[in-house]
Formats: sequence, structure tokens, C-alpha cells
Amino acid sequence: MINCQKINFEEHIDVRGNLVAVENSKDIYFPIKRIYYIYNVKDGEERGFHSHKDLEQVLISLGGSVKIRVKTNTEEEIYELNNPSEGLYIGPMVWREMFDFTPNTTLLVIASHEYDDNDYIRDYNEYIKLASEYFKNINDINKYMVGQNIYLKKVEESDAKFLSILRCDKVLTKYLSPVNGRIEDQIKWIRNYKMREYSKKEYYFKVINMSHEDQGFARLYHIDYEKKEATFGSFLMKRDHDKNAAIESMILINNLAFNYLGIQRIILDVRCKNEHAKKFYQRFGYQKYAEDDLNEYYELKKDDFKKLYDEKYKYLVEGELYES
Ligand code: T46
Repeated sequence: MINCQKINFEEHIDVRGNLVAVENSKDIYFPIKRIYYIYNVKDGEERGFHSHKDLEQVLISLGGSVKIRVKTNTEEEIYELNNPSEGLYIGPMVWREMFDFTPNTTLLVIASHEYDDNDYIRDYNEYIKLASEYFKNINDINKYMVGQNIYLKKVEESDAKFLSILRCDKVLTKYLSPVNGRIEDQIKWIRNYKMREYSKKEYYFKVINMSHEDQGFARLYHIDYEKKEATFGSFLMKRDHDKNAAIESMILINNLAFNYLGIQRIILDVRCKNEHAKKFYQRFGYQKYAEDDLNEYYELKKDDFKKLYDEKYKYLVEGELYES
């Protein structure tokens, strides 16, 4: 369900018993600002019945079991928490109700912010109104990402294998930081990414052609709505990708950033020695603004892209090529 998912923590098991460690960045994406726990809940009591505007949380049952009903304006699901090695991530704008606490349940909650009464939405009608608005934007992103020959789909755990194959291809990743290629690590990484996606800080896309064949990946991250800036990267297309698939995915991502997310400047870094990539980015109007021993740093401003798009690339995503 959107903005909500189970997380499995690594268990360290030996003859003395089990241990689970929950670390910032590794197991939980958001910076941990608060923990609290709920216990001594009387039989038949229910709690929650509210949503949060911004708060992200992970709920873990340390003993006993509890059910959590989570809802948005379009979805509803019930999760049961009864295992200290799993958590339930609940992102912004999800309604939650906790019920069926067994005696002696201790529910630990790890939260992204300090307590703030103003972040609560307790009126259900008010919640539905705000949630429809909030989730409408997310659905729009899916519509937005369809081009002429390819479309972009937000990365899912099921993409871990294809991602690992590309990330382990020595030719494709000559200029990228190395990964160990283990599918389980990739799945974990995608799980963490999903939390950043839910809070609209990052979009990682799989590029797929209209015959539904996977072509590669592209990512917009560090999205800063105040500074109106984002970073483009993790761009990786399979060796025999369709002609224009790379160009078209670049255009779709730029369109998303500039015309939908309100971004004014996209930045990226590229290894100094990666001549092919530098040429590719320059074709899209990216200009170098800094460099060091390892990387060159490029930026693309909204107006520069718009000019280039109108002159050169519009036909690719709007189908004008086929009109004459
Ligand atoms: C949530 C679910 C899972 C504080 O003073 N500081 C805190 O950090 C918290 C969480 C609560 N409080 C006070 C506010 C209330 O006077 O503790 C009292 C009980 O809180 P509430 O009625 O909100 O408890 P729940 O179980 O309905 O909801 C709690 C969290 O508030 C909420 O954020 O997502 O657990």
C-alpha cells in the first residue's frame, strides 16, 4: 500500500538468544528524532484514529501482537505486528488505527520528528479531503512518465535482479561506484528508497519500452523543494537498449523535474574520464560549473532546457515526428 510497508530487520541469532539492531540510514531512512512505546493497553482498547501530515514512523512490536488498520482515501489494509524482527513503516498522510492488542504487548515507535500536536489530523472527513489532494499528485507522476517509445515506472523490489545485473556489468559501470551485486542487498536498498519516494524526496525509475521490455534505470534524488534543486544520476541503460530510450528517459525526467515538481536547476556529477557521458549530458544543455580531480559537475537550468526542448526534442515525447 502507498506510504506504508513492512520492513524486515536483520536478526543476530546465537545460542544466547536473538538481537536486532536498528540503525539510521541502514535500516531506517529518516533521521531518528524520537522513540516512544505503548504498553499496558487494556483488553478491547483501540488507539490512533488519526493521520500525520509529515511524520514518518516505524512501529515494532517488542512482545505480544497488535493489528494496525491503515487507510488512505483509496486504499485500506490491516497489518499484524507480532515479531520484534519486523517493523511497519507508515509515511505521511496515512490514517492509522491500532486494535486487538494482546495482553503485555509493547509497541515501540521510532519517529522522524519530535512530538508536534499540529502535525496530527484527527478529523476523518478533513483527512479524506487532504489525502485526496496529497495522493492525486503522486498518481499524476505515473501519468506524466509516458513518452513516445518508452515509459518510466517507479522501481519496485521485483526490479532488484535486473538492477543487480546492470550494476555488476563491468563495462556499463566502469565509472560508477562498485556494488557487491547481492540481490538481498539490492532489495534492502530498494526498500529504503521506497521510503524516500513516499516522502517525495526521490524518484528512481525503471525505463521500459512499449513492448514492456526493460531498458535501464534513471534517478532523480536529493529533491529540495525549497531550493528548487534536484540531482540526476544512477543512469544505467542495458548494452543493447533501444535507440532513443536513453534520450527519451532524460527528457521525461527533465519534464518531471521542471514542469511538475517545480525544480529550477538539476545538477549531476560525472567522472572526468567519462567522455561519452559528458557529451551526452551536454547535448541536453548541461553546463560544467565545477570540477575536481575525480569529477566534473554539471548543471541544467529550467529555461535552458525549455529552449532546447522546444527546438530539438519536443517531437520525441509529443509525437510530432509522426504528424507530417
Ligand atoms: C501514532 C500512533 C502509532 C506525547 O506527549 N508525546 C509523544 O511523543 C506522543 C506520541 C504522545 N504524547 C502524548 C499526547 C497524548 O496526551 O501522549 C498522549 C497519548 O497520545 P495519543 O493519544 O496520540 O496516542 P495514540 O496511541 O493514539 O497514537 C500514538 C501517536 O500519538 C501517533 O503519532 O502514530 O501512536
